[in-house]
This record gives sequence, structure tokens and C-alpha cells, in this order.
Amino acid sequence: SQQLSEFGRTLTSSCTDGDHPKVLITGGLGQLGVGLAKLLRERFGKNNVILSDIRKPPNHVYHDGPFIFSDILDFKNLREIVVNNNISWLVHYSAVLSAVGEDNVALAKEVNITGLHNILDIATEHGLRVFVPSTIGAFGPSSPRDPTPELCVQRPRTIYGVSKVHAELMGEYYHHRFGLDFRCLRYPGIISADSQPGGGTTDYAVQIFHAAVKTGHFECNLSNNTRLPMMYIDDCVRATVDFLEAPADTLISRTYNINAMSFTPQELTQEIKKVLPDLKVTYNVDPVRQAIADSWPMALEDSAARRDWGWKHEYDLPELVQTMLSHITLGNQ
Ligand code: AKB
Repeated sequence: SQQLSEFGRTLTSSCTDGDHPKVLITGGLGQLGVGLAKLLRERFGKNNVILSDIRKPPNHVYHDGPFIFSDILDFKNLREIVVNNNISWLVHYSAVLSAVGEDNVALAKEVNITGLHNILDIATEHGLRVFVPSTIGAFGPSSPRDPTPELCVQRPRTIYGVSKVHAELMGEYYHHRFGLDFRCLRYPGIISADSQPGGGTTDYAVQIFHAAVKTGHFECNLSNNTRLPMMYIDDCVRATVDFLEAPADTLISRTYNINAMSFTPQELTQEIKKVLPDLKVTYNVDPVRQAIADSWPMALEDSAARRDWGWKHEYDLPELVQTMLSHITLGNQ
């Protein structure tokens, strides 16, 4: 595909229909990168998917496929990686999440805004397809909450949310202005067994499973009736790959909501107790996290994703609980 860059040159994307794309994943050692790389490698071949991060990964990551150092704040380093590896798709997972962002606004600004600018400029310069996740955190107290439509007031009160609204708008602007193939999904809280989230408001919904199996006791930092949208990681990575593969002409929009299930800590506890009846959950509410959660959607309205590129979730609360507990129990044996 031909694209006109901001520099006025005509660029040819290195991905043509029928070819396997060459994918770079930034922030690859966060909650989602390894799972996404696994699915993409099954589809496109092990060596066509490069995981990157600024940390040293556990040994198995080196064995599973290519892993390299990449710092999204270093424009030249990023450009070098894209050129040397003939990258055609960029999945940008580096981000500072909601709770940690409130503790370190300067870092969140740098990673989530300056880093995003580097990604968009390099993707435009080289005609890449670029995926940037957005989140339920891109909404705020004045947004409709149940369900939250695709298009509505977005006035988040966290630096994470502000940076994600910025990412949505900048990506869409680059798409219209320079022809950038920008794609963005608003993720709910993602729940995974093998990887840990880092500093989010929805983290409790991962930690409770590990505590339930290991100690039988969990102290929850959100109140028992806090309802938030959540999704099992397999649904999340499948949605991401399906959306990345969707032909451009089927996409009416460049930013879509995706939804699966919604529950409160109390409802999650009840479901886990069907398997582990001795689980004891106590509440010690963190006011920062609680205020964030109270400003977020309870459910996302996602009919556009279902209509335009066939999104369909597979995991509801009972399947999620069964799957998480069996993964964690097996992993501990
Ligand atoms: C967070 O809680 O910050 C993230 C998110 C919902 O984007 N998991």
C-alpha cells in the first residue's frame, strides 16, 4: 500500500497482502506482550514477531522467539530497529498504567505521550500498520457509564486516561492527515494467569486468583460493589490479532470499544468460592484506586466492533474463573 508521509515522500509499506507481516511489539514484557507474541508467531512464524522491552526477560522468552532491547523514548534506536528488521506492523504496548501514573505523573507523561509521538512518527515515516491500545480509563466521571458508547464525553481525571485520549486523537489525526494505518481498541481490565499487570486499578482481579490458590486470603483494594468491565487475556489477544488483520475498508472507525463481562469484587469472590469455598476476602480500600474506578465505565458498548470486524468474546465470568484457577493450580504444581 502507498502512503504519503508527513515529509511529503511517498512510502511503500513493507507488508503486502499475502505476505506475512514482520511485527515489533514494544513493552513486550508487560501483561500482554508474551501472550500476543505467541498467537502472532503461530500465525506468521516465530521469527516474524519481535518482542522488545528495556528489561532483561526470563530465559524462556529468549527461547520462544526473537527478543531485543528497545527504548521507545530513543527515537533513533526505534527507527534503527524498524529499518534493520523490515518491520511492517508495530504493536505499541509500552505504557505507565493508571495507579502508577498518579504516583509518577512525569514518567507517565514521558512514556505515554512522548513515547507515543515517537511511535506515530516512525510508523508514518515507514508506512507501518500501528496498533495502540486504549482503555476504559480513557473515560471519566462525566461519561455515560453503563454502557459507555464509542462516542461520548471523554474527560478522564488520570494522567493515564488523558494520555490515552491523546493517543486516540493523535492516531486518528495521523490517519486522516498522513494516511497512517492506525488501529486502536479500548481494552477493559485484562485478566491473565501467567503474566502480572503492573500498577493498574483493575489489578485486584488478577491478584485475587493467586491469593485464593496460595493462601486462601485476599485483601481487596476496591470496595465490594465496584463494577468494572473485564476480559480474559485469550479474548484480548484474539481481538487484537483479528482487528490487526481486518481489511482497512471494513473499518468504519479507527478506535473501537471491546467488551466481554463486568463484575464486582463481591461477585468475583462468590464465583471463586464455588471452587474454593474457604476463600476469605477482606476490604482495605485504596482511595486513589477507588476514585479512579468510580469514574470508569461499568460496561463498554461494543456493537460497532461486533458488526465491522466480527468481534465476539468467548469468556464470561464462570469460564474465566475455571480457567484462571486451573492455570494457577497447575502452574504451582
Ligand atoms: C488499569 O487498571 O490501569 C488498566 C486499564 C483498565 O487500562 N488495567
